[in-house]
Amino acid sequence: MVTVRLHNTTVAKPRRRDPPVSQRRTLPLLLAPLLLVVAAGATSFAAAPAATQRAAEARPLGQVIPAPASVSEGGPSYTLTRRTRIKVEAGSPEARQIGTYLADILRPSTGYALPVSEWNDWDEWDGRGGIRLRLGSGADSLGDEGYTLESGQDGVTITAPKPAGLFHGVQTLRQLLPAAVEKDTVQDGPWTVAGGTITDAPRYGYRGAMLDVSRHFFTVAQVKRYIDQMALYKVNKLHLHLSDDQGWRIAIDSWARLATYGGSTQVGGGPGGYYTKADYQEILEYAASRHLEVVPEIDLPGHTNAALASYAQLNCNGVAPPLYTGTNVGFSSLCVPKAVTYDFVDDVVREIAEMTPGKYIHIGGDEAHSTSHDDYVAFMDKAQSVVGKYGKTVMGWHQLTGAKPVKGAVAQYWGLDKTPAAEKAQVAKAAKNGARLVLSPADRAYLDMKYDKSTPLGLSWAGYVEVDRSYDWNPQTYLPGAPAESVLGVEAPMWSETVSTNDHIEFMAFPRLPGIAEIGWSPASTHDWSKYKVRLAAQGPRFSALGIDYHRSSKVPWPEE
Ligand code: TNX
Repeated sequence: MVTVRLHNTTVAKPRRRDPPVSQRRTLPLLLAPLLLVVAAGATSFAAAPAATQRAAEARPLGQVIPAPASVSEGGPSYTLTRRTRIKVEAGSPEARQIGTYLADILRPSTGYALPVSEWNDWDEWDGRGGIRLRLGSGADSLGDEGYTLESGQDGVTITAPKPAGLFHGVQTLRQLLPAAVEKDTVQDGPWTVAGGTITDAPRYGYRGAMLDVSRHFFTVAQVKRYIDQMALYKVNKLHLHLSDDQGWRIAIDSWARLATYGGSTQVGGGPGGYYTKADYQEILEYAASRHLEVVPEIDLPGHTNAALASYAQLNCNGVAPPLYTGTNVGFSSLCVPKAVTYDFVDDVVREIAEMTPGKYIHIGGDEAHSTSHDDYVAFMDKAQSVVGKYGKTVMGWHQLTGAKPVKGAVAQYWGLDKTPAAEKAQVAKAAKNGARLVLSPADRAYLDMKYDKSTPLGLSWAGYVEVDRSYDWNPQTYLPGAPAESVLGVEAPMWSETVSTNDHIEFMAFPRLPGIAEIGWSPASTHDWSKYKVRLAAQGPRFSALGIDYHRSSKVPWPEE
């Protein structure tokens, strides 16, 4: 579990002092017999057909996560050789960057040189075979992120209207190659891609994952590693929860103590940390190179103890509380009547908006239990207008719909199946009035929920969320009464009260994150747990090759490794 894929040389290899979470034995003795039964179940699955796929056999074109929109299999396959070259659309630095990214993935395991060069006369292809990354050429209907992938004797051609589509097509190509292609030492081939054509485009434009870097701080290298894992499943938004009671994680020049003091600890009392502006820039650039947009969140007006501790004047009583390293929620609030509160909000939003190229700024708004309703509404009005003033789109947790969401605001729904109908109706009503929705139902999409009661990490306030449960829901029909077109997509949040290393992130995200990614990308017609679990099982060796410490849920017929 220590192998780290380096798609970019700046990614540091995290040190693991602890054994992987999947091998931890922290369970009460009473659970041991239960575990034995689960383990026996898992072994009996080992003989499933997915496990016995011979290396020489090309995997079916449809065996990809997220499931492609359309697959037409047939014709001769293509096998990479030491003569294979990667040709990219001439004159496009982005296409070249994607070609280089692909070569960086394929070179260590194949041992081939895979030179990347530009090509502009695709009709005059020299017939020596290779991988072609083409922009434009009649594929415009595929939108900003769609692509086609054609594989035949002479090579593999990915064509897309936009670079993001090429990048997603490259993820598909990766998954069509044997899992060993992900390793960072030379492996045996053959490196064969089945013949046929994939035509693919996403169901939703917003396919996110959130990382709570406040409860526990994660370094730039740790965030990059997660970004690479997200990109493999075509996730295109990274929501960073940058502030909470336990830590303020982003440098703000005009309020420097937010980070230097407010970021100096975390849950459990560890040293915390924060991103300098240069660090944040590095995350933004890395995310952009993986065609992900960063959605920064400053949680307001609750979840603000770290800010209140840093500046006494932000408190109604003028007294700064101590830093907080526990896991309670709902006890802090900015001082709504004070003018300085809005200087603070303005400065923070301005500095973040200046740095962030993406269109959203998330202002939280959840669990403001220490703010009266009237104050909450008054505060959210002002905070939303500041976001608008700096040219960004407001995003907030769905409690924002209990205030007055501005036109075009995005509400992130984090209720449960059993959330009272009145609360769901409030969100649906806001959607009818023009708010847009990102769905993160906590009992489906929260990656920090335990899989079952034996999971050594995670919380369970929303229930246990097994892999099938996290996959088996439909964003289109999830919130009764919300217009279909109000749903921008889905997001899988990872709160970090119990999560503090990459190993922890990976154990909780895998294998649930690929399922949420598929719900966001694939047409509803492909949705079928019994088929999905077979495709997911085939990802097991790929997770391992990438050094991802995944949870071998007994719901999935994993091959033996
Ligand atoms: C609820 S979801 C929270 C977070 C916690 C999380 C733990 C939401 C908007 N607020 O403050 O970290 O539960 O699962």
